[in-house]
Amino acid sequence: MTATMKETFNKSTDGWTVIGDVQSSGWVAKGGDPKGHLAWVDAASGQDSYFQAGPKFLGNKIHFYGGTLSYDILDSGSGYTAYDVQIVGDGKTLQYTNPNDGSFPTPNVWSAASVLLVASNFIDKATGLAPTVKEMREVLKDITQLDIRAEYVNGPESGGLDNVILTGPAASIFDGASADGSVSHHVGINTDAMAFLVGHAVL
Ligand SMILES: [Ca+2]
Ligand SMILES: [Ca+2]
Repeated sequence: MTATMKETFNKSTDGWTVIGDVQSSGWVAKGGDPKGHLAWVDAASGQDSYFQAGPKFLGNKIHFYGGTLSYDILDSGSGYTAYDVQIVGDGKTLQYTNPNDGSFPTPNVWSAASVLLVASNFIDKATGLAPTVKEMREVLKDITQLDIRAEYVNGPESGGLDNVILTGPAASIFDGASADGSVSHHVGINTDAMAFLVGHAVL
């Protein structure tokens, strides 16, 4: 069983906001992917704007290490590079930048993004270097801020966010094989996986 957490914005903003140079922002009942979404209009006064996560996405999310953060972006354009996801916790600020940033999103079409939540994919803002696996796990253990990039155009734009999904690693008991070779220590042992281990006498 894979852990997931999903924000569809179908009923409200659920505590999500937009920070930066925002002319207006808020929940819109239609036009999402599908149904409701969080929309914003750029004031275009210089700052980069970001969608900022509501309380459900904060706190202890360590079980998503090795999993993914995915989301859908709507924007009137694209064209420059900036960090796409920022995770703050444990006194550290970790940032991920999509290598294909200049051509994301496809203008005026809901475009899907997915970020693998492993240390080698992020940089520590303070050092410019990737955090260690241990450091990233400490950040995910107590997330105090999670930001997803809203701004993609150097100039006026409008856009939206929908379907923010955290997905845990496929089979957490076997995390020794996670993407960056990290070993983690999950407390919640999946009973199916346990039955598999017992069945194969490797305990
Ligand atoms: Ca929606
Ligand atoms: Ca802009």
